[in-house]
Amino acid sequence: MFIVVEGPEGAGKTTLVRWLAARLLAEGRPVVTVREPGGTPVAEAARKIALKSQHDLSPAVELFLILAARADLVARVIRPALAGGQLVLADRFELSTLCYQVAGRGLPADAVDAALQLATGGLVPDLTLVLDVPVDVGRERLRRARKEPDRLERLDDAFHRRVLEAYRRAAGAGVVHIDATGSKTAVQDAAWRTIGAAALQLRVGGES
Ligand code: Z5A
Repeated sequence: MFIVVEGPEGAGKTTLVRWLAARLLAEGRPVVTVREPGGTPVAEAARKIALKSQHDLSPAVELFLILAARADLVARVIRPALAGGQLVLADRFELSTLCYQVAGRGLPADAVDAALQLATGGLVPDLTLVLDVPVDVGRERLRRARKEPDRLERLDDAFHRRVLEAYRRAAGAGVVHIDATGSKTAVQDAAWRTIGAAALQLRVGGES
């Protein structure tokens, strides 16, 4: 099973991914956890440029750095883990690119779709949990956590509203929206219930 946690900045993705990994491990179901962009030496190098470069990067350069990272992560970590029967839990994946680089940056959706296909070979998550928080709530959480803002986090509220609206429009097989304005426990409970239901559906689907 391939599970992705998505959402705008400060939504609580990393907090949830860590909790889910610990809970799954406690239940005897170890997981491979990845965060995007990153997770291999090549992907971490691309991440550093994409998120920290002091140079002006065009939206296309940003896209190709992120997709270079994803192509390496998918080939070296995610596909081998799934092929070995392991559960993979990712902090961001393809939906981030559609929300940040297409809705946020304004790159054309059809060209990005084609590039995504090339980067991932068409790998699609079984379940995508989209954590929803308003822009100001997410920003306030990061401010309180004293996180050093990256190139994208420094962009204005209008950019982040476009990203959030794109997340809110996300739909399709395996996409589940979770209100992430509540307590960490409330978000964890909702995510756990959703994963349980999705796992059951996959099992039933696999047997029929
Ligand atoms: N990016 C892209 O543009 N295109 C792509 O395709 C991909 C990525 C894959 C990655 O940044 C950047 O890459 C990202 C988009 C871009 N930049 N932006 N924006 P990152 O890896 O450094 O971080 P992030 O993914 O953006 O995560 P984040 O915004 O730093 O936060 P988060 O993971 O969603 O939240 P958190 O770290 O779990 O929690 C933040 C704080 O809130 C922390 O103090 C928690 O204790 C607290 N928290 C968490 N949950 C709650 C609840 N429920 N209540 C109260 N407080 C909470």
